[in-house]
Order: sequence, then structure tokens, then C-alpha cells
Amino acid sequence: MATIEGTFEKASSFKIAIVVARFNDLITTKLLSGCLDCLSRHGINISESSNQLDVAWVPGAFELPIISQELARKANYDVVITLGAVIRGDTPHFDVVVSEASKGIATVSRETGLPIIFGVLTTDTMQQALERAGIKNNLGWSYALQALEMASLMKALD
Ligand code: INI
Repeated sequence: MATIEGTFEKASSFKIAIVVARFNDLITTKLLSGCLDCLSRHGINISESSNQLDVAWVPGAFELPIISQELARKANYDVVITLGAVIRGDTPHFDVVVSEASKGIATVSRETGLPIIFGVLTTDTMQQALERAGIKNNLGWSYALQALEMASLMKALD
């Protein structure tokens, strides 16, 4: 029996792209800082001059799939992390944005064969989003960890 799983030992060698939505940037900048903190603590160079990390900004979560697709096709990343925040409030637009972002990201990931992490918070209120972006916990950190695990797992299957 083979046990196939990702590890974190070689995390410092990965090339990573992060795609961040500007919509609700109070939340997404916090997710990004949590994400960068995790990557840095796993040995990834997060400086401006780093050649193992790129950060792309898009208007909103709806645009995360297309830019993830471009990055997945054009550059040699081990994993892409998407970050966004969609807050329900009382608008039905919420369901459209969440649905397109989630389906789009899943499709791009399967079609390119590159792990793409779904780091989009979907909450009913801004308060819930703030709690997940640092007040209680920063899910940006978890998304980065999941990215490192998936990049490693893909290599284990090579
Ligand atoms: N984009 C978000 O990232 N979060 C939201 O909560 C949101 N809401 O509520 O509308 C949102 N809309 C913008 C959308 O992602 C696109 O950028 C826009 O429709 C242009 O295509």
C-alpha cells in the first residue's frame, strides 16, 4: 500500500502565485498578510525582489478564475492561491459571484492540472468576514498551508 500525501519539508523551493480581489479589500488585504506570513515562515522569499512569489490583483472574486488561468498557463508555478471575500448582505448578486468564482476556480484547476486554492471567504456579514480574516483567526494563513500541501502532493505524484 502506498500512502501519498503532501509534506512541508521542501516548501521553501516552491514557486507560488497569489491572486487577490480588491473588492472588500479591508478583508482581502488581511487574508493576504496572513498568507504571506505563513509562506515566509515556511522559507519562501516574500520580498519585492523574490523570484518565487508573484501577487496579482483583480477587481473582484468574479475575476479570480481568468487571471488564475492566465498565470497557470504562462508561468511555471507549483500552486496558485486565490483570495477574495464575498459578503451576502441582502443582495442576490452574492450567489452569482460565489458560484462563478468557485466553479471557475475548480474548472481552471482541473483543466490546467495545477492546484488552485479556493481562498474566498463567503459570509453573511462583514463581522463574520473580519473574524475569519484576523480578529479571531486568519484563514489566509490556512490557505497558504493548504497551498504548500497541495504543491508537495502534486510533486509526490510526479
Ligand atoms: N466581488 C467580491 O469580490 N465580493 C463581493 O462581495 C462582491 N459583491 O458583493 O458584489 C463582488 N462583486 C464584484 C464582482 O466580483 C466583479 O468584480 C464585478 O461584477 C465585475 O465583473
